[in-house]
Parts: sequence; structure tokens; C-alpha cells
Amino acid sequence: MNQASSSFRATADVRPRVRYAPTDTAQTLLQAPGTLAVFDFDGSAAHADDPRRLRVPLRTPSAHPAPLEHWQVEATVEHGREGALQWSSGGGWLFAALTLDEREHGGPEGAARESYAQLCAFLERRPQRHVQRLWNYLAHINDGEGDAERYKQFCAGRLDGMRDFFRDGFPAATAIGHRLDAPLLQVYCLAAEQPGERIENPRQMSAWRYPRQYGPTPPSFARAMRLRGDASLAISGTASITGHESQHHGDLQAQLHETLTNLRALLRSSALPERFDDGDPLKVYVRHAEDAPTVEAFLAEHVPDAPRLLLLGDVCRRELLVEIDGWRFA
Ligand code: 3EB
Repeated sequence: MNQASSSFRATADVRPRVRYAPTDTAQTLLQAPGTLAVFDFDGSAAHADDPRRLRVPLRTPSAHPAPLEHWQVEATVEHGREGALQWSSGGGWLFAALTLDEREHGGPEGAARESYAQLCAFLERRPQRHVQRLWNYLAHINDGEGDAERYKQFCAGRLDGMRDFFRDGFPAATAIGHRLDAPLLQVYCLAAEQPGERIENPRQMSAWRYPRQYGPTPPSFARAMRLRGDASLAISGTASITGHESQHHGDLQAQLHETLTNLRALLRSSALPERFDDGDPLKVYVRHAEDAPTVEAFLAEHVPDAPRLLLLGDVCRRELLVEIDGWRFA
């Protein structure tokens, strides 16, 4: 457990910060005061005992090792494990993660139900029970046809596992497919003592209202969440969708433009300047490794200052080639 520093602010003011950090700094980050979580991509990390460290089952398309992601608060952090769940908390914020093997839960629906049931049961007992942001990484998300597609099974299990925990509204989220052989479902969240404010995108239908054609259970997420006591925005996975329809099938460049227009619309909806600066990290999920240079060139032109992490991942609609999530810190 970290030691407190006398310069820490009162809980009500503490803001979480999210940054990318060099690959080889994990131990330094874990020893730094206020570290809530350190994420490894690319499978590079050896097994770590610290419950704040999470190995994310995604790879970069690039030859360079992925950076780490670092969550930090100006507060004393405590951490632990409870069954399959790993957690940390400090300054009114909480990180929690579960990585389940689907084979132990009868597939994607059962694994999602179990993940959400466990996560919600844990959160219910914590003062930091207000989920701001959730990430879901599911193996081979587009396998299966029609209503049997694995993403749709996941959506059914997720909503079921949530019971009425999100009766006031769903948090911001990402759901992306990974390509590991092992059918692991990873779910992690950032939660807080205070509820956030859900933000929808006027260019898009709210996902929980999507029509039946997208599956029997509509996806359970808000387009973004504004953090309490701070105008910062946690932005959900955002893609080339307007209304409820995917746009620009097969056209990467046009999908990138539509996605950026959607991201800007979310900033406008929350009265933030329509920019991403050097403190606003973005995560960019690319379906085809060969698209990475085009995606990187687009980002260099349109969001040159934003730190960005490109990851290989499958968007939950097969026709979508790219999805972006991230943060706009006030
Ligand atoms: C979309 O806008 C694209 O199921 O949690 C984005 C963010 C998407 C989150 C989720 C799905 C999810 O519908 C897909």
C-alpha cells in the first residue's frame, strides 16, 4: 500500500488522471504515490501480483512495444483481491477488474452475466459504487451468425448480470473483440463516490434504444460520462455510426472522419472545446493491421497533440474498421 503525502487534496477535489507511459516503467509507476492502475498491452508483462496491474488481451499493430496506461489520483491508494476480482481505491475513486474464462461459464453470455453479477455485488458494498466507465474485451466478438453472434450473446449476459444496478442509467463503455486463443472475457471499470453525468450524442441514437435488427438485447452503455466535480469527459467507444446505422462500409478514410465528427459532437454536447490536447489520451482500435499507417496519418493530421494508442481489435459490427475511445480532461 502506498504512503499518504501531506500535500494530497481533499477527496471531493481529487481527479483521476490517465496517461500513457513508457513500457519499462511499470515498477516505478506502481511505487509512485496515488497509482490506481497500470495496464499492460502486448502481453509483455510477466505475471504481476499487484492487483493494480492488469494485462489487457490486446496487441498493437506496430513493431514497437505498446506503452503502459497509468491511472493516478492525488490520494492514498489501497488495493486487494476478492475471488476473481482485483481492485484499488483512493481519493473517492475505484478501479476494479475481472478476467474470466468463458469455458467455466458456458460461453460469452454466461461469462458476461457472471462478470457483471460479481462486479455489481462488489460495487454495492463500496462507497465508490458509481461506475463512470467500463471496458469489455471479448474474444472473437464477431464469430457466430445473426442473433448467435458472440457480441450479441455478450450483450444479453451483460444486461442480465447488471440486474437493476444501473437503473439510473448505463455508464460509458467500450466493447471490443480480442484475438487470443483463450476465450477470456475481461471487464474493468473506473467508479467513484459521486455519480457522473451521462452524455448522449445528438448524431446517434442512444445504444440502449437500437432497433431489433442489431440483436435481441441492445447494448447497455452511454456515449460518454462527465465526471462529477470536474468537466472531464470519459468517452465511450465511438465509431462511424449515425442514427443507428453504420456509415461508409469499406471506406476507412470516411469512417475515420465520421468517427471524429462523432467525438467532436460529444465534446460539444458537454460544452467542452472541440479539441483533444496532450493531456487527452485516445485509444484507437483497428480491425486490420494493414490499416494502421493510414489511421496513424489521419490522427497525426486531425488530433496531432492527443497521445494515442493503436490496438488491434474487432469492432462489434463487422463493417466497422475502426473505433476510438478516450478522455477529454478539463
Ligand atoms: C456503437 O456505437 C459501437 O457494447 O459496450 C461502442 C461502445 C459499441 C460500447 C458496448 C459498443 C459498446 O454501437 C459499438
